[in-house]
Amino acid sequence: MDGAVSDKLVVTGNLTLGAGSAVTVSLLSGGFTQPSYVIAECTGTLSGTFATVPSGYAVTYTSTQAILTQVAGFTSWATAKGLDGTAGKENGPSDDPDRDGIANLLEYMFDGNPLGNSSAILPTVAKDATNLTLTFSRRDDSETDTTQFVEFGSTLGDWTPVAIPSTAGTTVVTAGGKSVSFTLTENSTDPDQIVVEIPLGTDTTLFARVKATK
Ligand SMILES: [Ca+2]
Ligand SMILES: [Ca+2]
Ligand SMILES: [Ca+2]
Repeated sequence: MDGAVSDKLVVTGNLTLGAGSAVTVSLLSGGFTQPSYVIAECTGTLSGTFATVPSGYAVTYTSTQAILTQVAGFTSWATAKGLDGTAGKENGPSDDPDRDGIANLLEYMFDGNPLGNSSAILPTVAKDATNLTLTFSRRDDSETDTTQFVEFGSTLGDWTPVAIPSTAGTTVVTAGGKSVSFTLTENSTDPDQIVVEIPLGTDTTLFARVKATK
């Protein structure tokens, strides 16, 4: 894909897609800017489907065309935020083109700007006599294409992971001998607000962090 244009397979006659057919997407400097691209077309009848489509993309079919779209998720977020994979606009999950210390995948999850300082999106941390509390926002579309954890530990080398739920309301998960409470406010299609309370228990020191993988 290169802005308004893309490669296209043009067949005179029928086109049958089947086992062994695969879509490979290469984003050139123009990026994936159109809502969809016709990637295969025939003058006869198209039948079958591509056996392999890269994650983050979907192909729909008519009787004569195969049409590529991006599915909602990290890839389309990155494109919409101006990350096209060029120098200074690196678009990988672990890239940090704005060098604010927040990798793109966390910018996505926390609803940051991958091309500007986003320190305000980082979880806030509070500690009282009972709990260590983390508060942060999470985009809805990040729930389905990333795996998200809160990790805690009494040292920096001994983390206990707890999966962040996607159900509104309060969910208590027992892990590492602690009952960790997640309170999720959905905010409709706006990013969720998530409050995580980790009981201190007998720990005098407790560390916590948020982690996302794709
Ligand atoms: Ca960043
Ligand atoms: Ca940023
Ligand atoms: Ca929401």
